[in-house]
Amino acid sequence: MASDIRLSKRLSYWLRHKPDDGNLTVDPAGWVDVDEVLAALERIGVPGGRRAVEDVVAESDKNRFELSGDGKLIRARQGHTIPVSLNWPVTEPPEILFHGTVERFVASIFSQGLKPMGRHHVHLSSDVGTARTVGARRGKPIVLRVLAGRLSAQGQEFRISGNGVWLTDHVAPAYITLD
Ligand code: HQG
Repeated sequence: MASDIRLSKRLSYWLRHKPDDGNLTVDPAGWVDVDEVLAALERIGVPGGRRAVEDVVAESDKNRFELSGDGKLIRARQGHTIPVSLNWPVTEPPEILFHGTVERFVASIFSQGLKPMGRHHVHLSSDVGTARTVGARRGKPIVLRVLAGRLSAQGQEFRISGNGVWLTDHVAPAYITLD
């Protein structure tokens, strides 16, 4: 595995799911001291230091991470399972959003709706291609269409993360169709 992918996966793991594993302290908005991250990386022998971390933040294919303005703090932009409140702005969604999944989850999704599962939100995208890629992580992708405009008109909140992922709490079955 290329070292940048290894580093990106390690950062995702620590910043979203298991900060304790790296001895990291996460503030309520998900920020972690970059120096703590560098010390943790050194402990497990991941090379490259600050420069490698800055490169991953700049080059991560989905802009998963961000640095604070002064470069002292880092956080993942979404996808956490630890309790953080990122406060992305509530935003009017487009009429249709997409969700990528796989066949084995479809029956359950059409009976229970889309649920956040381990994460804080259901993740949706504004384009089919992204949804297909998300689904393809688990097998042959199935793309679902979500009637986001109608849900929003009924008062359900949608937020958009800094890297363009649409987030919402739940999507009831009546608002989901196969693409
Ligand atoms: C499914 C990655 C059964 C859902 C991606 C999904 C994304 C249900 C899985 C981001 C269900 C949860 C998030 C229900 C939902 N019954 N299965 N009622 N409701 N599911 O990984 O959306 O690379 O937590 O379809 O690219 O796959 O990490 O969510 O298959 O943007 O930055 O339960 O993670 O981004 O899986 O992926 P996940 P996701 P990063």
